[in-house]
Amino acid sequence: MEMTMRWYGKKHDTVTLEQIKQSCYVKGIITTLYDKLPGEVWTLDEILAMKKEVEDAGLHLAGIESVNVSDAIKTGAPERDKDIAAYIETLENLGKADIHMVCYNFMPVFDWTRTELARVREDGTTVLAYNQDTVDKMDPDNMFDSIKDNMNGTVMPGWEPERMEKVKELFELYKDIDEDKLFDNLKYFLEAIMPVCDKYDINMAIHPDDPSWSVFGLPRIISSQAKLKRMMEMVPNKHNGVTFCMGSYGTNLNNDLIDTIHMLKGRIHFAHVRNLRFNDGMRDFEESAHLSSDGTFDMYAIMKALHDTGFDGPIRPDHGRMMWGEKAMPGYGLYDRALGAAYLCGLWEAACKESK
Ligand SMILES: [Mn+2]
Repeated sequence: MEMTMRWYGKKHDTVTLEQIKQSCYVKGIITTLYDKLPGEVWTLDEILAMKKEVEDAGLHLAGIESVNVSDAIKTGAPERDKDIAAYIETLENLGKADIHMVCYNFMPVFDWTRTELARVREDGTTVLAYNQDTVDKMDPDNMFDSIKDNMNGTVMPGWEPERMEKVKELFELYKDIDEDKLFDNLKYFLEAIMPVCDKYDINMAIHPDDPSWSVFGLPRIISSQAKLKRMMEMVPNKHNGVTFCMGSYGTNLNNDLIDTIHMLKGRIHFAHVRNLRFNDGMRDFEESAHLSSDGTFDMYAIMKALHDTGFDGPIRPDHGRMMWGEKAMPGYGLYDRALGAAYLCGLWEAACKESK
């Protein structure tokens, strides 16, 4: 296991690599070329410059989150082959730069959905939250406005204004895409990229849908154990793997997290570990502190299951609370994620010692 933190680059992040390095617990960085559009090739020079910046700060570039998949690939449009060729070239360049883990998602239109980016808790910290009644009353355009107005001057990944300007067109693109078609398009994409992944030992790690049910009638295919199994079996290659994001996959309380970790043994290449607090069954939840007793999940059981199934990829604390007066991208401040990293390292150490 390598403890990592997500970093958006000097231009976009309020947190510096020096601060992350000083945390001591975090050794690796998960980052991306944030300004790249889906379908664009990442050149080797750009990748090496990104890597050098991380290494110059005394940290290790542990993987990419994300290399985004274009809507043409997700919808199976005629131009998908051109976009897949660009994706393969990007993977080839990442492989040449000795980078071996790529997170991506196959979610239509919205990467993730929350109704509040700064819900105030009783302790004065703020958290991201989701309320189903609010979503049910909202149309997708308003969803974007509510996110945009709460980004603290940052741009949230998946909610880039230039993309969201086209939200109506995007819905149009997906109108004939059901779950089976989305699975077919994912299979087509994975089969095309597996040879380059095999050649450079690149672990592809698909991110679960967030929340793990259909929103605004859009299909969702990485949202349950049965669907994860279908994904694994349709392209049976170790490089076709998963980002185990418990804060996304765990939004559906019917998902058995421990059992899913065991089912995915050998195919979890990246883990996002965070806790959730549910207020009204699954209709309202918020992103609590990482601590088990602050939320719903037994965080030790999760870390132990990852440990016991031989997980050896990067882990990152996920969205943290905003606290101590910090102003940052919602979920991506330094303080609570650093607390999360320290806590998860402690749980991991305990799991290692317990198994001896
Ligand atoms: Mn995640």
